[in-house]
Amino acid sequence: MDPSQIREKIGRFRILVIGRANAGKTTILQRVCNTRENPEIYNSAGNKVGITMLIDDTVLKASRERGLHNIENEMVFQSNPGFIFHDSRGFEAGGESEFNIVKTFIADRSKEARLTNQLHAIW
Ligand SMILES: Nc1nc2c(ncn2[C@@H]2O[C@H](COP(=O)(O)OP(=O)(O)OP(=O)(O)O)[C@@H](O)[C@H]2O)c(=O)[nH]1
Ligand SMILES: [Mg+2]
Repeated sequence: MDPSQIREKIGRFRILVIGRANAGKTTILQRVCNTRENPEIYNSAGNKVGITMLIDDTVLKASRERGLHNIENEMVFQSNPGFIFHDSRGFEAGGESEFNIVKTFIADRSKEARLTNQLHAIW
């Protein structure tokens, strides 16, 4: 199949990024997408995550951390909407449970019937 046809079939290219906390994952994605903007983050229901943190900082600081690092969340740079990034916190934070979250996510996505919902690359 022609690459452009594959691209059309996939819709948006979905990439799982694995790396240690503070390793520079977001920075490298900005470079790849040739932007300095922060990504928009959507939960699996398609709703934007993190907007309310501007309203109540104290309550939402913890949930923001959790929210931003939920592997199911989709990170999208407005300048490059053709790419969806899933951010893993890496395996160092919680040891086995962190590893299992990533493993389960990869396994589940590999069973997705629709090509657009599958992972197309793991970086
Ligand atoms: N010196 C140096 N600093 C970098 C480099 N890449 C990123 N940083 C800095 O490292 C810090 C963390 O970068 P992020 O891109 O936020 O790292 P991250 O992996 O997305 O972090 P989390 O999402 O919190 O896990 C920021 O202050 C960046 O400016 C690099 O190549 N060299
Ligand atoms: Mg990051």
